[in-house]
Amino acid sequence: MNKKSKIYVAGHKGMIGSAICRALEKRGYANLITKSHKALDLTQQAKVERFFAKEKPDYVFLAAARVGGIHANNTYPAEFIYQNTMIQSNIIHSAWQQKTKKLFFLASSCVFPKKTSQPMREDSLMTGLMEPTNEPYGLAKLSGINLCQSYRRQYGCNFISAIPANTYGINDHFDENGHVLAALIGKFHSAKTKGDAEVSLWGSGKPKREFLYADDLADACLFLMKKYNEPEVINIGTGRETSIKQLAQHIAKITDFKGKLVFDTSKPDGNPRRLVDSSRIHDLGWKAKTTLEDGLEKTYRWYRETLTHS
Ligand code: GFB
Repeated sequence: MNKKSKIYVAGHKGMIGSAICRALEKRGYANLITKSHKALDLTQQAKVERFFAKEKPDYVFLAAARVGGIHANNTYPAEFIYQNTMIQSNIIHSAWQQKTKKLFFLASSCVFPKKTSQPMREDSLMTGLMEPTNEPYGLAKLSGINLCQSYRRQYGCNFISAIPANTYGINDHFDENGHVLAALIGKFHSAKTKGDAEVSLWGSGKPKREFLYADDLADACLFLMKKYNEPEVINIGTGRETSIKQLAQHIAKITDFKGKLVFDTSKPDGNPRRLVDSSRIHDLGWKAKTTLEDGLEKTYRWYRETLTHS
């Protein structure tokens, strides 16, 4: 990939896609192609094929996906499996048809079995059942990994894929459909503003997650696009776990919320732990730079300035 390569970032308005665009622009890649959801519905095969036939991108970052937290996954399972399967199938197939030099597919850490040893190694995929709340999304993402491997095996395409830890950052969804970190920023900020006495958190607060800042993930994506050419999926994480309770306490602090935290155990916990084993990417020479504290500060500042204007 050089500074003049034609690079298509699918999902450029989302949290991860926008971080990839920022990282590319910062490093002087000037020939980026993006298309809004309105201009190109990626679930529509004929439209995606026409777009690829016209643009013929050299490189593709596939960060477009229907995403959300545990509530969204549980409420819209059909949309999660259908839309994600369609988006990735259309893009991967079109990239093969138009001889894209390299494609990078972003999977998700919910592809791993619910009961597996931690940290989760890439070779533990498909050794057990997934967590039911995210199975439709997880199955779609697992098939995306396999699509990349199958197009490589049958047609020799250099299509790679990676599994990021729970990612957070700007351009995430900060409402009840969001991933936990963004959803909690939204909840705590609103409780503080309204002067509420308590904030209700879902589940027991005991599950642990590994939070990866979106701009660190984007940095890893560029690194792998340049260096990694293997069929095996590769994990991207920080190696640091935080419980949902610790996360909530931290967000209460940065939002200056002094009320009570109440855990609603009628709501699902999801996976008890989800720590990816990042030894392979570490061995290649990449490490995450942003601490959770710094990433949270940056995300909250962006949220206040951009979404609440406060
Ligand atoms: O990010 P999240 O929604 O999903 O985090 P996953 C869920 C954890 O945070 C659960 C607790 O233990 C929830 O019970 N939690 C507490 C909350 N309060 C809240 C809240 O207000 N909102 C949310 N969302 N959670 C996601 C998948 O799983 O992981 C995605 O749903 C994706 O599809 C991502 O794969 C990596 O971390 O469990």
